[in-house]
Amino acid sequence: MTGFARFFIPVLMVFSASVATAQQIEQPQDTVLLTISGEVSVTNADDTALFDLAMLEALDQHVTDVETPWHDGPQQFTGPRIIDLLNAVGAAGSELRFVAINDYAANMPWDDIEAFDVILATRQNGETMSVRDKGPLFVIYPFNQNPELRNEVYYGRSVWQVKEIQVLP
Ligand SMILES: Nc1nc2c(c(=O)[nH]1)N[C@H]1C(S)=C(S)[C@@H](COP(=O)(O)O)O[C@H]1N2
Ligand SMILES: [Mo]
Repeated sequence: MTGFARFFIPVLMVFSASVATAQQIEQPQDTVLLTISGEVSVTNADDTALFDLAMLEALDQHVTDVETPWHDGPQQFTGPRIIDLLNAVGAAGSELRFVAINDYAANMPWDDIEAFDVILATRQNGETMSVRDKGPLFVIYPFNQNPELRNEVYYGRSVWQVKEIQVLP
């Protein structure tokens, strides 16, 4: 080996190892609230990424005050931006399918999560949401900041009781 190779090969090995391990997610320690499936590269159970509440709350949290058709008066919702959540699992797709506990499902173009601060809310007014209160996870668009979203298209994508996000190619 030349001196050049003796120096560079180990450097390249260290570099590629750190890239390979750059993104990881831990194992859920508590009840699994969310499964992310489909076009994801960072997984913790077969080909899917499972999240409990603590894992969702370990992501950067976004707080939004919003009036919706489903609540009386303004509500404060907290949760990760869906774009941050999907980046954490190395998702790459053009469309998302949100599946609810009641088997309602709706598709959302990837563009929505880049254009708007759409969150997967884990809390309403600081409290976790029961299934009865449309929890535990609720897709919340920033209806107050972006009043043009107040129509059936975005209401239909506002899935509550979310249990799965499928990342479609
Ligand atoms: N989990 C779940 N989320 C859902 C729905 C549903 O049936 N289940 N309906 C969707 C549709 S199509 C719309 S228009 C609104 C309906 O809200 P509404 O039932 O209060 O009119 O919520 C959306 N989110
Ligand atoms: Mo709807």
